[in-house]
Amino acid sequence: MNEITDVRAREIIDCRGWPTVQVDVWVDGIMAGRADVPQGRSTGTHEARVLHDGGNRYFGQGVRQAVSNAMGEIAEAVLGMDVTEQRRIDQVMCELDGTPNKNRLGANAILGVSLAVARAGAEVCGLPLYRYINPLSRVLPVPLMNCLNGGKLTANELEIQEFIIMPVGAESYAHALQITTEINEALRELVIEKYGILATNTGDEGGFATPMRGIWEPFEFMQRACEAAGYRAGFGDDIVYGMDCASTHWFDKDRDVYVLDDTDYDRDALIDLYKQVADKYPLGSMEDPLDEDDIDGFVKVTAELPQTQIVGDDLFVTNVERLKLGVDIGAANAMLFKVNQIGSLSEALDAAAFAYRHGYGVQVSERSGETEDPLISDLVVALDSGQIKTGMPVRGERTAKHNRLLLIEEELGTTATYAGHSFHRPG
Ligand code: 2PG
Ligand code: MG
Repeated sequence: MNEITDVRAREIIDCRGWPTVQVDVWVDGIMAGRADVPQGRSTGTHEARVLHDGGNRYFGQGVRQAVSNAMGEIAEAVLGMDVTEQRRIDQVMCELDGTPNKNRLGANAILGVSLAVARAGAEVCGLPLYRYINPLSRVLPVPLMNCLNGGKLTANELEIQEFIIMPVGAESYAHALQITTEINEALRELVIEKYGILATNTGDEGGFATPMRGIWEPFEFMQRACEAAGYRAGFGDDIVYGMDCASTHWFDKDRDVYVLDDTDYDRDALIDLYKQVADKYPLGSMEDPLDEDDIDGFVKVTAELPQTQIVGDDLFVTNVERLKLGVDIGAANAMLFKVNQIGSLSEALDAAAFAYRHGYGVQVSERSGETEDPLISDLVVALDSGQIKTGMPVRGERTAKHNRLLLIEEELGTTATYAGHSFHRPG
């Protein structure tokens, strides 16, 4: 029958100790699927609304209202539906909410149910989630390993949020993890040598939160760490680099300048700086190089850095309507994929399909506020997307994703293909 017979939800905590939503979906009287909702800190303005309670409890961040929406109004609407009808269920929830941004019921309430429904659907079909979503899935992603953390995800003065190592030359996901962990250990030594042991504390996504400044020093450190660990950085070699600039968060809107390391850059000067970096280092991927509303600037930076994948995160917010605007004019050439930015699994999958149809890459991403739920690992394989950003494996909520990918790689056996150098559009 596969009938949804119960929806239960509760307030749990994420890796920062902030409340978030967990949902269980029961099918034919049995608990069949559970999912946790991730949440961001350096969020884009155009994301769907995360419903928080306000007031004093948990400094306003409680999610009891979202929990009660999931168990109340939403549950009532989906009870009795066939759990494998993901698309219909997501549609019913969106219509019930009735607002474009999930303002009324909360994206956290709707997404929790949507993801738990997917898990329950996989369970009743006796399939792992990735195979339930895509029976032909086989591509293991390149992990974008955040090794130096800044921005809103640490307390240091580095404006750029993430400096990233991408082990494109690995033979498998397991090998990719080995390479990055070796490089990260070499980096640790270099950081200690210059800044002392305290500088090896990590940010929200596991990268070292050092007192480095600007853009050049982090690249020098990554380069030296690769060399020390015995790996070569270069297109066609072991490693390419990445960044999430998250530049919306250091763009001074009033003065129309980006303030990086106490220096003002207008848009063109900043693009020039990125070009200098890309001339010196193999820059494989760059996310949110410009402000979330500067779509014309994205066109320019995409054209001027032809070897670098340009990813829209705050720019697109996993929203097909925003992605359409970009695709029409050639702004960026990849979309960051975060399910909670849009608030239902079907809408996020639609955005990915739209991106693929237009030759854009899709980079599946963690949020900075994660739990130990590894759901995005199944999603990245289901999408054959070839790339995942899920932090350094030095914190439990990040290792959960890496370890799940190791298991999927083992399950896929000889059919598994590591995306490697073709991470942008694996075949
Ligand atoms: C980002 C993310 C995750 P947050 O900007 O890409 O890396 O941060 O989840 O805080 O938005
Ligand atoms: Mg980002």
